[in-house]
Amino acid sequence: MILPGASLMIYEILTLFPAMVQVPLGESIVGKAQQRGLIEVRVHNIRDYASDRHQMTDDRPFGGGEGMVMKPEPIVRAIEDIKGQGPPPRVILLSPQGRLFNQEKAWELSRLSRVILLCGRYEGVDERVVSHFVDEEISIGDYVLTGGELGAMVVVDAVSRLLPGVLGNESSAADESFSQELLEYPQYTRPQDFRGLRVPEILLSGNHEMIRQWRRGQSLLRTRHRRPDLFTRLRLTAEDEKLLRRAADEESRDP
Ligand code: 9D3
Repeated sequence: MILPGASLMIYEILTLFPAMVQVPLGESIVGKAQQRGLIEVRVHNIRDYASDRHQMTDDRPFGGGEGMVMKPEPIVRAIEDIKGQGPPPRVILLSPQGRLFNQEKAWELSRLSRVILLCGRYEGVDERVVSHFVDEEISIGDYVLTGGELGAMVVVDAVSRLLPGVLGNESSAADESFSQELLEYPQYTRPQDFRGLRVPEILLSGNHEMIRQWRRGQSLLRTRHRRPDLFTRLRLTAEDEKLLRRAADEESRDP
């Protein structure tokens, strides 16, 4: 079958720990996408671009202070080498100083043909690399990691699933912008009775309109509880108000 709009996305991952990203990105949906030639993940060891005898990639910070800083030479040699191997890539540094990664950024990156994902380690990267050889910095959240590798994997995962042909037929890009504003309703599968825990009766009723209403109510209730930031941005219809009240009442009766 023909895959309409299929276009190869190339990720060039620059890291001091190639094995940390190589194996996970070879698994599951992203691994399949590689096998099927929809994406290419090329992992480069920064140490291979260190030219001195000890292959040094880090050094002490000028001005003093804790920890080590990644030296500019190996990183810039790597970037320049990779740039010569294909279309002009966007150079992205994974860093706690970056803009927060979100779904909108994932969509933006999905429209590119090649990205370099530079994974920092230690206390960070020499600022001359950041200011002159990096296009943008991305953080994946407000918590402290030991390096950028997990961030690079998060980006590859989130971007790849948006590319045409990567996911199964049914789930496509279309429902994506919508699903970001509301949390999903709870899901159940067999058995109907698991250790005395029953599936909500409504889901067994076969009444699709009632089921739709119940799910909508659950989504609204969950979003209000867990993501008040998303909830305040919602424009609720009169029906939404009704379904939310119904879900909240139901919960207060049997929690
Ligand atoms: C002295 C302060 N440093 C240690 C607490 C700052 C620091 C340096 C390097 C904190 C973390 C890191 C390594 N983190 C990343 O490279 C990273 C990251 C992150 O820590 N959180 C969220 N997203 C990202 S993307 C890359």
